[in-house]
Amino acid sequence: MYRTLSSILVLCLAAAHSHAQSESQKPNVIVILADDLGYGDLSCYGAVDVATPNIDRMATEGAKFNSFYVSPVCSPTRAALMTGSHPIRVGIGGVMFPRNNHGLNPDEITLPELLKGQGYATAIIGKWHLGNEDMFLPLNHGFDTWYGTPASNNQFFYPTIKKYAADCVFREGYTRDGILKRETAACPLVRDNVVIEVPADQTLFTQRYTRESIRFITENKDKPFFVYLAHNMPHIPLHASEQFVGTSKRGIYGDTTQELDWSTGEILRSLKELGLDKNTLVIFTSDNGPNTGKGGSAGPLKGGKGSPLEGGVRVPFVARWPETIPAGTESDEPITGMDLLPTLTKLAGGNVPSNRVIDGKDIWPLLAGEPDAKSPHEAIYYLGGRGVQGIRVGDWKYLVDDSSKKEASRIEVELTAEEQKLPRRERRALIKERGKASAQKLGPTAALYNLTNDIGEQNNLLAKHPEIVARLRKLLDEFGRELRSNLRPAGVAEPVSID
Ligand SMILES: [Ca+2]
Repeated sequence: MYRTLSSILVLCLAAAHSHAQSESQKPNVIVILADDLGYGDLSCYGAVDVATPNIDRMATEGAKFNSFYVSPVCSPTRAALMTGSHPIRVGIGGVMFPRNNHGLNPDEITLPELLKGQGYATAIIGKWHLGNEDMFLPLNHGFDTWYGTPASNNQFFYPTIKKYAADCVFREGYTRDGILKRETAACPLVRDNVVIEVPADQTLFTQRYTRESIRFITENKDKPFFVYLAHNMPHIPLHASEQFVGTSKRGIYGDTTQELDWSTGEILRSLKELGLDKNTLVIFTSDNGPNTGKGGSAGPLKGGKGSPLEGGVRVPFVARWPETIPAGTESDEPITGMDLLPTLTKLAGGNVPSNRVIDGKDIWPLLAGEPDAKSPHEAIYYLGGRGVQGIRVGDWKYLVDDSSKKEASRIEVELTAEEQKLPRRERRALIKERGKASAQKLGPTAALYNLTNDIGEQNNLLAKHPEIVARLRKLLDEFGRELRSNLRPAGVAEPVSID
């Protein structure tokens, strides 16, 4: 009986998605997430000093989206991808730091858990950044396997909370005997929660992640799989492998980005060789806007990482699935990182949880290039760590009061590993000083922009259109009230002991 019912469900879903596969041919899914890669960092989005032919090919053979929204910083975007919900709703409004003892709540129902429920093999290869304790890490959130880094590549960790493999490689003066005597240690490489190299050789991140991804794909070629390839690059400190250093016209930033493009090409090539090309959806995107001080570019957009201006939150998004996504599909319709959970779950034959608010929407009609497909979102909301900062409806974007400046002043400023070790007082002073500088760059804050005519947010039309401001403000207030009344807390572990 159960089998019959589920077969009927599968048939219904297949009918709804004329190109969706039968149960035995559920599509494989690969989500490639770059770290801090901006709207102007790929040649298919207009970069002239970075060459990304493989990602460009994904766009010409598949779909390219010009209004894909994420959070302005790392952890919230990753929380949204995993839960299909606004990051603040699930208690991960800001960047996570080594001292934090909260993380993605084990009660959340994540994308890999939903896909696993449909028979998928699931892997995360790369950066997690949703909590430090084992209870918050990927293996407790639906991933069968994990190879990568717990957090950002510039963040330290507390050595006493980790396990070390028998063949762990200790580098740069670190030793097996000495590691537990250190108060902090530099970014490690882990496999399934166990440290296998410390500090990680960052020049090899992209190569190793590529190799691991292809290995996982090859090993699981006969069943549906989900690969979440969350690169560490081009987040600072920037590193490319030897063969890519000096290859771009934009210094090390461009070199690392070109290596990400090479990696994407290798994955596409292996899919073809394994005969999986036509049954695999591959997505390439980024977790937030660029670090413009280190070589990143938001192209025509204003602002960068940490900002609610478009440059902080609008990133490249390309999707390729030969013979299912029509080649050359392009869309300006606003979509979000939260939409992947409902869209991919449905493609896999599953259902999104009905016992909680899922903010993401099914964007399959847009991905599939259906004529006249529209964004399923009435509005796009811009959320900082502390609250709602703005709203976009159609052409119009309204940013509230001075929250973007406040946000900038506490911007998740990228402190180096050395700076993170400074006493709290000195750290705060540093953040304040850098925040002031970035707040000045942001210009006026309470603002109304027509994004269709003014993608660079140059002309503040606040005084000209009070009626539009009032309409957007009302929607934004309603949304804020709903959000506050339907919060799901982050998980909390015992405080980290650094004795
Ligand atoms: Ca990031």
